[in-house]
Amino acid sequence: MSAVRHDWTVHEIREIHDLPLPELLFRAQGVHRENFKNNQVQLCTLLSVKTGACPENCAYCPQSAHHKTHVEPEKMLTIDDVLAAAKRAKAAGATRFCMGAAWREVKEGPHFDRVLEMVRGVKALGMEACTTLGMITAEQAKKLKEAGLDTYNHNLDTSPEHYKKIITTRTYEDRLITLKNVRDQGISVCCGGIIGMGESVDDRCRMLRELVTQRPHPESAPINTLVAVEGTPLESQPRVDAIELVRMIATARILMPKTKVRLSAGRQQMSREAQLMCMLAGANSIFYGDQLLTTPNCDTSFDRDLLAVAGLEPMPPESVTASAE
Ligand code: SAM
Ligand code: DTB
Ligand code: SF4
Repeated sequence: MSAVRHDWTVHEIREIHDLPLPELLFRAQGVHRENFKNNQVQLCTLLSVKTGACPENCAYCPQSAHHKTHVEPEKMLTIDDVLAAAKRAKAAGATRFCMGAAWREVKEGPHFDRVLEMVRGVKALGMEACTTLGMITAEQAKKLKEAGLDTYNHNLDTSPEHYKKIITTRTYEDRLITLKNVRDQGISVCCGGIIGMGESVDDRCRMLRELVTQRPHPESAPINTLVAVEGTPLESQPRVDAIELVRMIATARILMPKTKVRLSAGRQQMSREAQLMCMLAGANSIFYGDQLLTTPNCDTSFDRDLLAVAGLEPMPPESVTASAE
């Protein structure tokens, strides 16, 4: 069995990342088979419950108030609207429902209380509940846990070194504190990042090193490729080459054997074959639904066809463990 390690060096990670592709994929598939049923893919549906007007200045994000994009700020959705969307997601085959808010941080009060109610409602439907609400305190994490939250998504986004070029309104350290608050309450951590933001390959390896330093490893790790949205500072970034994404996913799979590696944003811009190659490299989770937060995703019929043609099946919720170790 491949050991779960937290002490990978950037040099070791880079060596894996740069292996000849057949060797890299062979190793990644070995790790994948040892730890998962390699014909299963987790289906998670996203919903933006509070869209736009975010005070943070994340350079990639169409929801930042600092950028003028297609996103119009919206009032927070009602509990009924969210639970209706969760029911539709469940009927379409999703097992995890992830609610996102364009907040810098959670503030106590009616909006947070509404999120807690949404979590209870999603759990009552028999789905896994995930939220991504920005920074949270230990006390807020405790309330989310009591409401039944399974997972909290909070990404590192990039390497500590590249981070300063992407966001200046909150620090890397702030992110690590939120992740600790989540972990300490026994909520599973979903934590990954984005490639295609002008970072170097070493930056990608440094981000992976930060992810594997976490104890336990994240329960799931979304690997997003930048969706370059008009009006954001990163609007003109070239699209990430699919083989670079495959390398990133395979490396993540080898480093984090028990983590669900999620082929996340950017899928709509990829061919069916490139997506399958990511799955052959160890990706075993996707965002499933016509919309991500504010940008389109592959539609559900495309995804059902993709799974069917490859002989893959949805991962049942039981096979989702609370911890990656
Ligand atoms: N406001 C909260 C936060 O930042 O933690 C939650 C929502 S935020 C949209 C969640 C994650 O989506 C970000 O950390 C980032 O990794 C990802 N994301 C946002 N915009 C993206 C884009 N244009 N392309 C790829 N990933 C993106
Ligand atoms: C994550 O890593 N990717 C998702 C989820 N976590 C919240 C968000 C992707 C957002 C893509 C741009 C948009 O649709 O707004
Ligand atoms: Fe706000 Fe999150 Fe977008 Fe950053 S990524 S601008 S915190 S919604």
